[in-house]
Amino acid sequence: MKIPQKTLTRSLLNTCTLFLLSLLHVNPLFAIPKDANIDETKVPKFTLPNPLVMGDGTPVTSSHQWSARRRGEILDLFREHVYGHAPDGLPKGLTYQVLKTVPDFLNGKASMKEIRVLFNGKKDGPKMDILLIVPQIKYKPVPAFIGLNFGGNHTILADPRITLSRSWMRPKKDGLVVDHQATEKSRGSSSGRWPVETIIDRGYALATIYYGDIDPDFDDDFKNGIQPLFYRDGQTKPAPNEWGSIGAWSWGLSRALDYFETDQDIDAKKIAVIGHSRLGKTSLWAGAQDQRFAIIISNDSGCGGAALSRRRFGEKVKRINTSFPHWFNDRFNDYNDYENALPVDQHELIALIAPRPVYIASAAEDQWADPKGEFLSGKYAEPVYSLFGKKGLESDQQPPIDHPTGDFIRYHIRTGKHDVTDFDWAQYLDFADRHLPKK
Ligand code: GTR
Repeated sequence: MKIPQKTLTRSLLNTCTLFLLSLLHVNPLFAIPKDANIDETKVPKFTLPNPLVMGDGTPVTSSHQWSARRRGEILDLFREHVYGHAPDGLPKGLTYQVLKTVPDFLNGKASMKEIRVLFNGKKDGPKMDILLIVPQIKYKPVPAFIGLNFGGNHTILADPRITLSRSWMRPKKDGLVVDHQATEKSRGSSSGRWPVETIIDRGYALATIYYGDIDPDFDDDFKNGIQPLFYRDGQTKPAPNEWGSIGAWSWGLSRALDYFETDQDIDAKKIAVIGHSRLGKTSLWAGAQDQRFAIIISNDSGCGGAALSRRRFGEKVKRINTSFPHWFNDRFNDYNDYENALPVDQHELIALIAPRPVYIASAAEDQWADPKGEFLSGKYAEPVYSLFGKKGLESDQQPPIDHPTGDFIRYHIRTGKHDVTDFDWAQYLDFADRHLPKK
């Protein structure tokens, strides 16, 4: 891939920003910028948009009205003002190729497959690789979890048979990434976030994709990734109301779901989509748009994810748009420091998932992501779930640490920092068992 000088400079600046921001990961409490508010008494008063009143003022009183009209209105507002519109249809020539099959994986407990998606059918065009691990059990098709990963499919498990990603990577310490390329050393480096064997033992398949395959996570004005495949004649970047990277990443998840619909091992009606942090924002947006996802899981998604923007707690709209100008659409910048002018807030993103089960998880040391704001999004989405006769959080107060609460909207705040832990997964697996009963 040839990268122009301007892009390299931008990328360098972004790299520095990303490095500084990665410090936030390590210890958000110490690294939260001084101008960010993490004091609950300083949260401004605000009024949230009402999901149950249509644009023309008509109240929404039935699930039919919601599904037929109101849902579409809100979805369109999110597209127009926050994540951007994704193009209709698929790029010409999109093809799926099975790259590798390993029948005897995880000591015979599972099989493994790698599926390459050539977005325009060309080997040298943009492509993503799906890693799919399926339990060796009699009763197929099986339900599955799918989640994008940060470092390449080979980082979720240290098995040399998983193809080492050759895609562009953000910088990482300890020799895991050198010159934006993953190294052998990075195999299994994020296995702590992916309890593969436990997931398989519980009877679920697991699929993952490196998010940078779909759109590399740096601001290059959308020259790489999948966006250019859709440019109209003369177009050089997405229009201000068109998709950014989160839109692209979530689009990639839907393309994986298209594939599952053709794979006999997988029950495509029982797919849980999971994501952490920026990828939690992505799983929510994927689930909001694509109603084929049966369960949506947001792990510490924060600003632009589950957290209410109007609370201006921790990371704010202006800050996220400045640090990551490529994540949302350009119009979202209009709301930098003007969150009250947003025609939506993030409780309506949760509402778009109704009546499907949604899990929102926070971490106690992750004030940057505004745990309370994440809880409240679930809370204020409840009236929409009620239209369908579904119970939500079943609690008006944010629960104590490590005490999950709720039915179709479930929430926990766990001990510890911004991360995905075994505690988180234990809850997600139980949640899936309850809502996706197996044969
Ligand atoms: C942080 C960003 C958050 C969150 C996180 C991540 O730097 O401020 O919104 O998305 O990155 O994705 O790891």
